[in-house]
Amino acid sequence: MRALPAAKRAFATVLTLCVCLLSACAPQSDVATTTAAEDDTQVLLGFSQLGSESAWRIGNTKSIQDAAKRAGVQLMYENAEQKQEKQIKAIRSFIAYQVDVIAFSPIVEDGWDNVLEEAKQAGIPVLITDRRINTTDESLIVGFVGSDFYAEGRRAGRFLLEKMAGQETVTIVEISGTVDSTPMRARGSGFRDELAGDARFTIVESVSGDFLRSKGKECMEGLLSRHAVIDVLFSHNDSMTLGAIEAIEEAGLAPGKDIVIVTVDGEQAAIDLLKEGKINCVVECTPLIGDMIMALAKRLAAGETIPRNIYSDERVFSEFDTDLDSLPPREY
Ligand code: GZL
Repeated sequence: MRALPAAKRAFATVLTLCVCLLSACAPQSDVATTTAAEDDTQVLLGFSQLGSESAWRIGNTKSIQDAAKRAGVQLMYENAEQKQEKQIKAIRSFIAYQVDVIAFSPIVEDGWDNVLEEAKQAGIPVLITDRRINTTDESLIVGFVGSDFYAEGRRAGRFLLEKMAGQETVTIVEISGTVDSTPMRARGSGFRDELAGDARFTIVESVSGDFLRSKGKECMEGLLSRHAVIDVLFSHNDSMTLGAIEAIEEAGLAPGKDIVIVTVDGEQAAIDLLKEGKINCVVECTPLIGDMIMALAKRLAAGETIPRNIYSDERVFSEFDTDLDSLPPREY
């Protein structure tokens, strides 16, 4: 495990002792924190989160923070608020602090090689979580844990093939995620590949809602104004779908009936609307990967190698299911 340089650890100890002496009546929790800070067997994980744009992301962050506590991993957490440059800055700060492991969810796929080369030179393993990167040097990362977005796109298409059986022509509009992000690229291509063999399906327009509810509503308002006939909405995440449903209802149409809706994530609000008949299919994309991340971080800090790709186990929820009322709470 990577220890802090002796000088830095000595400084931390002296500082901690001073704090203890100055706050002799400190509540138990401060003393507990001090003890933890001195425990140099703890894995120190630097995690750069891309933002808090959706219920999925908020659930992902909670999963990571709760899992770190359960695992006894010391977590340095930074929220980049949807800005790649802030993620790069956070990764550089983790390198300077000489964490044992770096993990991050890259907001977009391109532009990471320089900072990851710096981590590699510093001997710090980098684990990619949730989304992926494009790189010319695969040695810059040690592995990926998250979802197979291409498979999610295919599952969305597969539902439509069943749902729209017998309909002569099917006009689709798509509200996609953050441009150049892995889920946007892969969900879109999986969806298209699944429908490619059936000429009845036409995607008449695709617009990006950046995974945001507000933009999902704006996108749907525009799509409704430009297309007299829309049979299906394929939305890359539930937050945008919730916004789109507002627009559909404000236009006097019935979501789930006048317009078939296929969405991705599986947040509680979407499952509730599925039960109400306002959404027809929810393709699961679980954010609850915190425990997997912590287990992998511990193995990396111990010098182990890990599998290159570890995928979450996910399902599809749809109007064809009979178990919707017995589903446990979604946790996001
Ligand atoms: C998918 C994740 C996406 C979710 C969105 O793993 O990256 O980002 O589908 C989130 O809800 O904003």
